[in-house]
Amino acid sequence: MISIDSTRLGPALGGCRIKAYSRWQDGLADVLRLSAAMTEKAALAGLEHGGGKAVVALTEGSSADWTGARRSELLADIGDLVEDLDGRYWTGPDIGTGPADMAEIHRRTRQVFCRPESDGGSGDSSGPTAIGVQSAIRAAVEHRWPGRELSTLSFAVIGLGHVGSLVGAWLTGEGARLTVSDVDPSLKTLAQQWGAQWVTPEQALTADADVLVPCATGGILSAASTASLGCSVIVGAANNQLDHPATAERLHERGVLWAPDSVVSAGGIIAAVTRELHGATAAEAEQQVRGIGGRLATILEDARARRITPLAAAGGVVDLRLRTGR
Ligand code: PPY
Repeated sequence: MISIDSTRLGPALGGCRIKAYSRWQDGLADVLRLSAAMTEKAALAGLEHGGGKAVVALTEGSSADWTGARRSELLADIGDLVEDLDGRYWTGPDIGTGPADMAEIHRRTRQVFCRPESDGGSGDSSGPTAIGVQSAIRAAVEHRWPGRELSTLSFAVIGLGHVGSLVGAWLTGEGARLTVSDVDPSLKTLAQQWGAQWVTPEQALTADADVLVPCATGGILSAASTASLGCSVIVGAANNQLDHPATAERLHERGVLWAPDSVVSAGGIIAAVTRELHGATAAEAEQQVRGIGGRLATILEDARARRITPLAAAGGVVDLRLRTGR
């Protein structure tokens, strides 16, 4: 399933997720929600692109069947479908896909980001995404505690996947006090390497840490979980962190500063677009990605001045861009 949510600012972009769902309708709900989030992400990143997403909804328990020749056929079909959309949608990596898959899709269409660098693409987007999260963490901390060093603060990272593990390693290097968690217990060894405290994801959510850094799947912030949070600031890469927009109000009422994930997690698309469409070098792209911190600071300041939530302030930026088309 491919959803093109908006082409108001330019061709839609968003990754291709290959994942098992108990019902294909759940995959449909996912592709619609995720493509709308990409419209916001691209608009907030200042890109001349809209939002889209592709979801291949596998039958539960069948993931192991989609390897080898069958996977290649699937990827060829995805490429053909993208090509049929005449440039209105560009795909890329997401959960369940990576640079090698993008190279296969590229045999059928040019509208694909993040092939391996050896193949002419910009490669794995986790590195740039993590750099964006780092610059957002610095901006959110500076907003809440001006002048404070990261080494004087405590952080709880939920999810040590491609992005979370990079952010955790960086926080360790900064000398911050760290609590980490993942659904995969084998990642406990990472916590030991870092000298970080290892807890369950549920415990991490309520941990007594200054900053919560969600880097796993979405929907972890709800009215219920908000009531038991132990942090003052939330800033992380997970997509669609709020179960419902009203949760932004609950966080605001509790005095928790929440950085909208649509701003924080845009490093991957910024790097891919600037390198692959605008011909920038990796170093130049990294400079663009570091702009996320400044963008987040502007949104947080706007929210503070107007006594609105950061979600509402970010929504204002999206609405203006979509209304004016610029
Ligand atoms: C996202 O940013 O959420 C994505 O969809 C991944 C992505 C990364 C780079 C290019 C296109 C999509």
